[in-house]
Amino acid sequence: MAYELILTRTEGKVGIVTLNRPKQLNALNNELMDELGAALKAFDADENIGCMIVTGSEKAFAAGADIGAMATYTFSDVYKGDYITRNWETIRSIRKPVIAAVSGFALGGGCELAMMCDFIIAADNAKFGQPEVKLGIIPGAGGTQRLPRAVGKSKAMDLALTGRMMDATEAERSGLVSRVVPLDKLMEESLGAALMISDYSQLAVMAAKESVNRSFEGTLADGVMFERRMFHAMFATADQKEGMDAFVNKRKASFGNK
Ligand code: DAK
Repeated sequence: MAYELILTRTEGKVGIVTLNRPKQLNALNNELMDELGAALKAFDADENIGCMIVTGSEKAFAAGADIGAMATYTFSDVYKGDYITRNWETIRSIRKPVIAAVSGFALGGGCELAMMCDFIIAADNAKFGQPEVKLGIIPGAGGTQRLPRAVGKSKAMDLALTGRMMDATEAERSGLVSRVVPLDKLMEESLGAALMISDYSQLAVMAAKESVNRSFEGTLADGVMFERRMFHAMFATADQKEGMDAFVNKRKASFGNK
C-alpha cells in the first residue's frame, strides 16, 4: 500500500512507521491515523515482524490532533463520525509490541498516541503535554485515563489543567517514559530494544503484553489469574521447550514461534 503521510520500513524483524507531516509538526488527522492503523496492522500480520516502532521527526513526534481540521467540527460531525474511536485506537488492537520513539513535541493527541504504544523511549529533547484546555476542549483520545495511570493523579491533573509541557527528565521521573536517551541515539536505542524483543518467542512476547495490559483493566485478583493461566499456557508451546533447553545446554535459543 502506498502511504502519503507516513513512511514505513523494516530493519530485520522490526517494522518502523515514521509519521511524516513535518510542516505541520506531524499533526494527526484522519488520513494519517488511517494510514498508521493500516501499516501497523500489516506489520502485525507479517510473520517476519516481531516488534514495531512508531516515531516522528526530531522536532515533533506529533503536536496533537490537527487543530485546523478540527476547528469547524460540530458535535454532530464528531459524534456521528465517531471521531477518534473510528480509527485512532487501531493501535490498541495490535498484538505485537509497539514502541513509541519520541523526540520533540508529543502534545495532546500526540502524547495520547505515544501512551497507546506499549512503552515510550524518549530523546532528551522530548516534551510531553495535554494542552487541550488552552483550546477550550479536553483530551479526547484517552489522555485523562492513561496519563494518571502512568504518572499519578496529581501530575496528570497539573498537566491537563494547566496545559504545561513536561520535559523528558520529568517524564522519566514520573514513569511516563521507560528511558531517556540522547537525541542522536534515539533510533539506535529503540531499534536495539525492538530487535531484542523480536528475537524472543512471539507467543511469549504477545502473552506478556496482553498480561501487562490486563493490569490496567480489572482487579488485581483477575489480573493475577489471567497471568497465571497465560503462564500455564506457555508450557504448551514449543518455544518454552526450546528456551529452557537452550538455557540448560548453554546455547542461544532459536524460537520458531510455535
Ligand atoms: N494542528 C495543526 N497544525 C499544527 C499543530 C496542530 N496540533 N501544531 C503545530 N501546527 C502547525 C502550526 O500551525 C505551524 O503551521 P504554519 O503556520 O507553519 O503553517 C507549524 O505546525 C509549525 O508550528 P509553530 O510555528 O507553532 O512551531 P513552534 O515551534 O513555534 O511551536 C508548538 C510548536 C508545538 C509549541 C506549537 O505549534 C503548538 O502549540 N501547537 C499546538 C499544540 C496543541 O495545542 N496540541 C493539542 C492539539 S488538541 C477529540 C479527541 C482528541 C482530540 C480532540 C478531540 N474528540 C473525541 C472530539 C485531541 C486534541 C488535540 O490534540
